[in-house]
Amino acid sequence: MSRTAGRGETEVKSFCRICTGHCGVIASVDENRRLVAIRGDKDDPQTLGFVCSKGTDAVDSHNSGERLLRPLKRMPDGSFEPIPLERAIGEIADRLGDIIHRNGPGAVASYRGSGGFFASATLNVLDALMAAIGSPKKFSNLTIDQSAKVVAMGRLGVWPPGPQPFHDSDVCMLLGNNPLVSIAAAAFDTRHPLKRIKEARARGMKLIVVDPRRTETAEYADVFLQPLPGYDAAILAAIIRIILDEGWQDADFCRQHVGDLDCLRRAVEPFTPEKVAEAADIPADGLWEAARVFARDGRRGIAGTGTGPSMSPHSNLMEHLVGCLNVICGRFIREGEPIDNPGFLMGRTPKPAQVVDIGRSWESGPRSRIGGYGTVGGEMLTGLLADEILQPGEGQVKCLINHGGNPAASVPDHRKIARALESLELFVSIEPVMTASAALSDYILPPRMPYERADLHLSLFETAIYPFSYARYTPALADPPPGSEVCDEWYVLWSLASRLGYTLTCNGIELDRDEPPTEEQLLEILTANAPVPLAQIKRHPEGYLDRGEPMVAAPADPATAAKFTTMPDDVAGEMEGLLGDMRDADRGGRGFDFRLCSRRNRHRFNTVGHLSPYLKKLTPRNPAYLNPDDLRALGVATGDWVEISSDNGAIRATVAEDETVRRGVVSMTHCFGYLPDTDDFIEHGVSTNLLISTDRDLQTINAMPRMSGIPVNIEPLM
Ligand SMILES: Nc1nc2c(c(=O)[nH]1)N[C@H]1C(S)=C(S)[C@@H](COP(=O)(O)OP(=O)(O)OC[C@H]3O[C@@H](n4cnc5c(=O)[nH]c(N)nc54)[C@H](O)[C@@H]3O)O[C@H]1N2
Ligand SMILES: Nc1nc2c(c(=O)[nH]1)N[C@H]1C(S)=C(S)[C@@H](COP(=O)(O)OP(=O)(O)OC[C@H]3O[C@@H](n4cnc5c(=O)[nH]c(N)nc54)[C@H](O)[C@@H]3O)O[C@H]1N2
Ligand code: SF4
Ligand SMILES: [Mo]
Repeated sequence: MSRTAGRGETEVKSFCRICTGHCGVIASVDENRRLVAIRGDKDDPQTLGFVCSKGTDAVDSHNSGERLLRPLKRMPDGSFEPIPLERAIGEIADRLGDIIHRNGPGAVASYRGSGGFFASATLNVLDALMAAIGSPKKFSNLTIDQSAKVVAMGRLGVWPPGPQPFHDSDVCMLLGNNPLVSIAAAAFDTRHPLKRIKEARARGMKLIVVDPRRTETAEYADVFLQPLPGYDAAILAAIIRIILDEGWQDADFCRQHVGDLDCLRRAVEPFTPEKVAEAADIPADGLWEAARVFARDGRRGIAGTGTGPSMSPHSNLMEHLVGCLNVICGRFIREGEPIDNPGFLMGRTPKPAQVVDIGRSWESGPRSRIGGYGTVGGEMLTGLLADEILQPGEGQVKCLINHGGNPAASVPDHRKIARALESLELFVSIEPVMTASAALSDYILPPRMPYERADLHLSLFETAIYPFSYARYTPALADPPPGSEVCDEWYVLWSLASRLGYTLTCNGIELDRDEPPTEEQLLEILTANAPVPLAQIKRHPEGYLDRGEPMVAAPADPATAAKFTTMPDDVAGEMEGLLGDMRDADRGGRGFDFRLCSRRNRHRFNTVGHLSPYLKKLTPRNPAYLNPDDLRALGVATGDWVEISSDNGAIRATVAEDETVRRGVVSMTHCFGYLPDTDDFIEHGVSTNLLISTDRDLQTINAMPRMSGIPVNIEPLM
């Protein structure tokens, strides 16, 4: 909880690493280097003092009685016994070596979850271990999130200088994104989003929001569309159609940089505003209004998406069309314009103002055993993880190294993934608490918690997190509880490699095989491509803001300049599929009355916080939020029990009246609950992943399950 430092306490500037908000905080530690307080740093030039309940709860989570303080090994009877760290690593290495020897490297998979992404010294080490083993089976939460964005880049093309930034835009369109709660959005400024949205509106920026729920963010919208979920691709097609019909596109940009505008024009032709409005159950005028505000009146600013439509049906097509919308309106940084954040830890290369065809990474390289899918963003697809483990045959996954994730609770098809994880020969979790995944692991290695380690900001998404060229370092400022034996996450992975005789290469730099690296060396390696050395970043406890000459978008190189491909054959096929689905819906749907939509909870971060007394008090469970008219039609009221069933399973929950949710939609937060048959809604909420199948409804290319817009029925329970 938040309070200021007392006697004998020291205050240190740091930043929170629970989410990409990366809020600047003042952390207080006592004379024993125990974390005693966290508060938002009002002087933080980026996040301006913002901090949330999860951020301040770090004090409790670091000192919590629920925290695992020494490595645990699962015994034959299913109980856990403490085991010294070196012995645990030795046993894991032996079993890992044996699995590789018997089954080949492809039997070993890794899963990185959110906790792993933020442990910056370790970020490259897990990938290095997998490369050394020679296994392509790297999984993460990214492919059950917004990997549609990676697919869209491969199919459409990219513009290296990037999109126009939020801070000087006059319009912004958000589809299924609620940054005021999630503090996450690619088309937004998430450094204290409430202040940024107010500033933006004060300078006249118009906000368009498309969401089945009138979200906290939608409260600030100038145009708000409240469709049924899963119709975003159709909505975007209709908006593009209006723009092209009215000539509101950036014709010069299209002439220079779009290869097949006529194909796009033809493909959106069937998506008349009237037809789309009817299917999505919104007024056709709203589509016109959105098109006018975005393309006719707006000059700068982009449309962006969040998890909602990225999890609903037609998600890859949806992301492609939002890309097309930005393309036809030319919403990119042009030649000679400054690129406010050209990248920091990821390095900087010249960024020509042209289209680059990066190709379809999934069409070459390794393929999944199940379904023959390629990789997306260099990773295998988490929608297939359970089957990769369960289905026998050559290449079957026998060992999973889970770094900072909770796949047993976060991966769709809850029963199937739990069954799969349980069946593994070796399941290792580097994890600080007894999560559902930890409970299924053979070894649990609890790490240092964030304020006990040095870190840099999350390099992978740095240009989306920070609008300006900026880097942030924090030292370790607290010690783990006395008497504990927690691990350095990178050390575990390095030590496994070393015992198996592998040399690790991180960011192009080879690590010594006999002598472990230090945390400091690993952070140096992470900054190898940065414009300034780590030492210089460290001299700025509030973060290092690069005030040098900004990089500008370079002239195009005629030798490499490509054109955007708005309607490749597979996308055209998906447009047909969408039309077919809309026709089916016209014929009365498929026997399900409601669509279940994802939403984030302010006081949880996915599964993080479920063991915190403070956060549990703020949000004990995940009710099924419904519109008051739907509650009445169902004959239930807030607090009543219902059964929600899909074609994959059923859950029991209590309902809560919520007039921000549109009719026909039930809005629920994911990642509550525990393991399938221990679900107790009152105790810890229920997992919506029970309703989601990974046997069907997977998107092509990224095997994204249908995680929002799930057709369900709701039955009152007496
Ligand atoms: N139905 C449904 N399912 C969903 C979603 C949805 O909307 N609906 N959302 C999806 C999305 S977007 C995501 S990103 C995934 C999330 O999927 P995961 O990443 O698998 O789940 P998290 O709960 O974020 O897992 C983070 C874990 O890291 C641990 N941790 C915390 N700090 C540390 C640390 O310092 N070191 C280490 N090693 N571990 C740490 C936490 O205790 C926790 O167990 O869930 C997905 N699942
Ligand atoms: N407090 C908190 N913050 C978080 C997280 C958390 O669990 N809690 N999780 C973090 C993670 S892992 C991620 S990926 C980000 C995600 O960040 P966001 O993408 O902003 O996630 P949400 O806040 O769930 O917003 C998704 C919105 O999509 C809407 N929606 C659902 N289905 C559809 C649809 O078919 N179409 C449209 N247009 N909208 C739809 C929902 O009503 C919801 O308002 O948040 C991160 N931040
Ligand atoms: S929004 Fe909350 S959880 Fe995210 S970085 Fe800020 S304080 Fe941490
Ligand atoms: Mo996510």
